[in-house]
Amino acid sequence: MGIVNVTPDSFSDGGHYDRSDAALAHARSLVEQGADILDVGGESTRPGATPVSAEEEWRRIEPVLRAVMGWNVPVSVDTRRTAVMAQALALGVDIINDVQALQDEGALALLAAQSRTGVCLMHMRGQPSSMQAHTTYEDDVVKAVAAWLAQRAQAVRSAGIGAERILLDPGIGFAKTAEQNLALLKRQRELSALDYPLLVGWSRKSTLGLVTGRPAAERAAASVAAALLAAQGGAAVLRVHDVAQTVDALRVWRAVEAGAVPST
Ligand code: HH2
Repeated sequence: MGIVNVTPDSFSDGGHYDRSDAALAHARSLVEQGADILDVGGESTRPGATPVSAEEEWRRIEPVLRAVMGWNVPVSVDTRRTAVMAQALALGVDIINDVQALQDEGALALLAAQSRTGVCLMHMRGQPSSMQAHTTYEDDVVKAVAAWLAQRAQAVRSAGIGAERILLDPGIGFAKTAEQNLALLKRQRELSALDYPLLVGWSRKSTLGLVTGRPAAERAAASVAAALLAAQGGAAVLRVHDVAQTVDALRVWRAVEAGAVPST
């Protein structure tokens, strides 16, 4: 899943693609590099980010969505607002990727009224502006995140959304310390055991900065390492900025598993 941030303030690529022509050129390049899904977002959810209105979020992403919907590539929309989801669904997007797991008012009912759109339910506590104040977990973090995701998936199914439409995401960097993020990768199998496909986003995140001492723009190698470990831990979807490098790493892993060079 290639990340298309149409934002002036995303933590690693903010301001690079906040014009729709730049975002579209970037999205095209991600597809050429091998992205199977494009994840388009119009609001930064980095720790401490200032929220934007639904109108502003939609103004940013609408032209990009309208264009990429014609490319025959699955499109996901990264939003936590029901109003934005409704407009994106009207365009026929394939996945709603919600860092708040459909907890905005009306979001669950809106998605339940659809029959096929996928939903990604991510674990977070509080709001992006306050989430780093919520990193104390009673039980250990992996058990707490697993329990929360299982319960949320159940609630979403009870509202009428079929299991085959659900992806779960531990929410790396959302209300978690670096050590907690690392534990979620080391023990990711406990999350894949929940029996839903897992989406995982380690790309350029601050834990990788703490581990390597590098700023966001220089975290591609660290991100690829984390993505490969996540894939080996059972992740089905990797949300990444550096698509070409991640695809190469996955090709090497697959070739090793197959014991053969893929035919071209
Ligand atoms: N991380 C970010 C945004 N959306 N969605 C899911 N499902 N999982 C994630 O881990 C995730 C996400 C934050 O990363 P990014 O888009 O690079 O930055 P920003 O929020 O600053 O735009």
